Amino acid sequence: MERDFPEDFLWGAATAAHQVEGFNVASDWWAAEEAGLLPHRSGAACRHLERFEEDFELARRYGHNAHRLSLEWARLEPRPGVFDAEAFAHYARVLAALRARGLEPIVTLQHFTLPRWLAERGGWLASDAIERFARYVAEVARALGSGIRWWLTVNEPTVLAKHGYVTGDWPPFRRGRWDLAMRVIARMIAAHESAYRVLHEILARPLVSFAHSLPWIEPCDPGRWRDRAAAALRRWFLCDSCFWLVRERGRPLLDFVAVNYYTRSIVRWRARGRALLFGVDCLDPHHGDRRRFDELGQEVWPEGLYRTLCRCARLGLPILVTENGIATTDDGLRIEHLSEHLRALARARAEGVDVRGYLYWTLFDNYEWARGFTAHFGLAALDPENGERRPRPAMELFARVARSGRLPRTEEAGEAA
Ligand code: IFM
Repeated sequence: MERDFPEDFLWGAATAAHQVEGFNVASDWWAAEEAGLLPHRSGAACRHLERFEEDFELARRYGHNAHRLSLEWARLEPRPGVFDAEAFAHYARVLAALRARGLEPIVTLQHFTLPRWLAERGGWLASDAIERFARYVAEVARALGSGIRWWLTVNEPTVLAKHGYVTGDWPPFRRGRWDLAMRVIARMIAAHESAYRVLHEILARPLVSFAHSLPWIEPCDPGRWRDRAAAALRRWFLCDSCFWLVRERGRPLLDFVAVNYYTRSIVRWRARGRALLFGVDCLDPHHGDRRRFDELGQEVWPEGLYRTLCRCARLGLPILVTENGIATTDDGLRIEHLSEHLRALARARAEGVDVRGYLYWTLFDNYEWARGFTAHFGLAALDPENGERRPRPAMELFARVARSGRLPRTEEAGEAA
C-alpha cells in the first residue's frame, strides 16, 4: 500500500535538558527556583541524566528514528571560559547511545536556560553574550559535533523574550519591557547567526536553524480593522520578526525552517494597557467551529499546522516540525490531536511542502517551566512516585505511523484511544 510519508522521514520526540535531566545547578533557572522566584522546582526532574539509555530504548521500541535533545550550556561551561570535561564526556555518551539505537540526533544548543554567570551579567543583553555563545558553540562542535547533521542554535526567541521581559513570569522576571523583549529577540537571532557561521566553519555540511514558535494568529472579527491590526502586530512580533532579522543580503541564514506549532490565537483589539499593542485572546468556545483546549488553555487547531507549513514553505527551505504536542491526561484527546495533526502534515506534504520530519513534544511528562509538573505533554506518563515512564495509547499510534509511514485510518485512531 502507498505510503503517506517517505522511508527516510524523521520520526521522534523532542526534549530539553532542564526539563528532563535534573539538578541543573549551574543554570539561571535553578538559581531562580532555589530563590523561590518560581512556583515550582525542577529538582531531580525526570532523572534523564542517569536514565538516558533506558529513555532512548523506549523511543526506539516505539518506532522513533530521531530524537531532539538539548545540550546544557550551564553544565558544559559552568564558569566563564571553563569547560567541564566530565559534562562533555557525558554528552558524548548520550550521543553514542542515540546512535547505537539508530536515533538521528537533533541537537539544540540553548533551550531557555542560561549559565548563571551569564544571567548575572544580563543574559542575552550582556555585551559579550554573543561572543560567549559562539565560543561555547565552537567547543561543542569540535568536541561533539562530528556526525551531528541537524542543529538548532537557540529555542523560541520570542517565547523567551515574552515570558522573561513582558509577562515577567520567567527569569529575569521583567514586566512590560517590550523594548528589552525586542532587543533580546534581536540578540538571540544575532547569536544564531554567529553560531550558524561557527558550525559551518568547523563541520562538514551541517544543517542549522533555530527553533521557532509559530502559533497561527488571526483576527477575531476580520471585518474590524482594529482586530486585524492587533493580529498583524502580534504576528509580526511573535512570528515574522525573527525571519525578518535572520535575513542576510536577502537570504535567510538558515538551512531549514524549524517549526514549533501548538495552537491558534484569535486576537481581539483592546484599547488599554499591555493589550493595546498585542490585543487579547478570544477564548470564546463558540467562536467559529467547536473549539478544544488543552491543560494550558491552548486551542487544539490542526488546520493551523497545515497553514503554518504552507506559509513557511515560501522561504524555499526544507522544514522540520521540531515540536508539536498537547498538554492533557485525556488519552482520547491526545489521539485525536496526534492523528489530526499528522493528517494536516501529510496534506501539506502532498501539496509539495518539503517537510522532512516530525518531532512530538515530548517523550514523557516533564518540567513545564513555570507550570512545573502540572502539564502533561508526554507520549508516556511519568509516575511521580518512582519516575516510571508509562506509554500512553498515543505512543502506540505514533509507533504504527512511524513504522509504516502511513496515516492511521479513522478506526485505528479510535481503537488506540
Ligand atoms: O515545554 C515547552 C518547550 O520547552 C518549548 N516549546 C513549548 C513546550 C510546551 O509548552
